[in-house]
Amino acid sequence: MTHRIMHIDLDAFFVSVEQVLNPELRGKPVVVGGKPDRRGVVASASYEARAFGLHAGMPLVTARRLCPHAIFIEGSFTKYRDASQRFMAILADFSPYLEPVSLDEAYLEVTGFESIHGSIHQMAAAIKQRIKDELGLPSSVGIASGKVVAKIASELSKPDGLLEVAAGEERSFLAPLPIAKLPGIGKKTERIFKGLGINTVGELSIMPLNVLKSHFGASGELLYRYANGIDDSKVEPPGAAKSISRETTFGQDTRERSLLKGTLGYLSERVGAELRQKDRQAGCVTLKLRYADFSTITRRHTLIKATDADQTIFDIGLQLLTRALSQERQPVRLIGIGVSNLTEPGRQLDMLDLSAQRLERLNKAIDRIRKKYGFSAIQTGRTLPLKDIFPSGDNGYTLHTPSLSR
Ligand code: DCP
Ligand code: CA
Repeated sequence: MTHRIMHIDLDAFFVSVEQVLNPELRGKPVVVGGKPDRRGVVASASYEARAFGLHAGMPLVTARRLCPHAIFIEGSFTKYRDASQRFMAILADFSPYLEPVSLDEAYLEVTGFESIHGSIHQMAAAIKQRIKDELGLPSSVGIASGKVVAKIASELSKPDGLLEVAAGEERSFLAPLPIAKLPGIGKKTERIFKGLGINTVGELSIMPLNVLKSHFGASGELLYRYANGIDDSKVEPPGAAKSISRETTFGQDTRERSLLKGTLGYLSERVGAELRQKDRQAGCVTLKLRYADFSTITRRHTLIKATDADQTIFDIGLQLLTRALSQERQPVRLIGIGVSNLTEPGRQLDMLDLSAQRLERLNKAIDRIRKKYGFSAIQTGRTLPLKDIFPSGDNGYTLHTPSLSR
């Protein structure tokens, strides 16, 4: 029996949901992300819009310049969340070994399921059909012996595609592809490889492991494995969330300390609230900053003792922020705070640590009140600088681009 993993990804997800609800949008260049006179970026572009060069992450003003007749939609997160839940429910009907990766993307462990469906290929076709019939949404599916190749296969097959890489064919499938298709190869790594004369995955795959390790450390070994189609990562069931983060882009790039600090405080509270709601604690805090020129940094700090307290997340975030700002003179475009190294749900109270217990009681009380009366029912001192800047509603401040990351 060969090991089979499926990667399923909805095509132009946000746009496709809008097209289901409003058939007039079908077959047209459509962008979800906001009106083009607003600061912000394309979240999703229809394939008709992509023909003009539009893609996710592109500033809306650029998108309008390249495709003036595109239809720009603000979008609404609740619609996408609902569609996502129904999508995941369909997948769960096919295999209990489901790992959602984002709203519109998941891995399914399907080894041995050919006996039910005739073949894994037929199983994938049946999944695509149900998503189409029940949600009206187009999807693409990749099938392979590992997650990395399955994901690359689904991406290559888009839109409305289905591509299976037979066991043993991983290396030859990957060989002609540009190295940027591999996970973990960003712009910087790509440049380094180009400098070494390495452009395709095939060329990368024959580089000696020790050379890769000397250039890239532990990730060099990972790249070596991926390039050679060696990938034994497992499909991980839900509940095993790895990180929680919140981020926002400012209306205008800023150096304003109180605004940065206030926003960091607000985002820290959001992260802490989700940690406690999931009954988890975090062992690592990560600050993210994007500067005016779009260069982006992350700074992380590992905790001696896992926490779920807003105060601790904020304090560490602030230390990281202070250090980062002392090293960079540019104004800040985006700020984010995240936590990782999460504990399993449930934990033992540290009976000796009274201050930790006090913080815990305080945060629990805040969560209770906010659950009942909305997030803004309690505004802590650390977010007060935001009061005059962002409109606030029951659900907290309306930031310019509320993060979709989880
Ligand atoms: N998204 C976003 N901002 C980004 C990228 C994505 O808000 N920079 C949102 C909108 C997308 C959804 O996440 O619809 C899924 O992201 P994908 O990368 O899967 O992109 P699409 O589903 O839009 O297109 P594709 O057909 O390439 O999967
Ligand atoms: Ca998608």
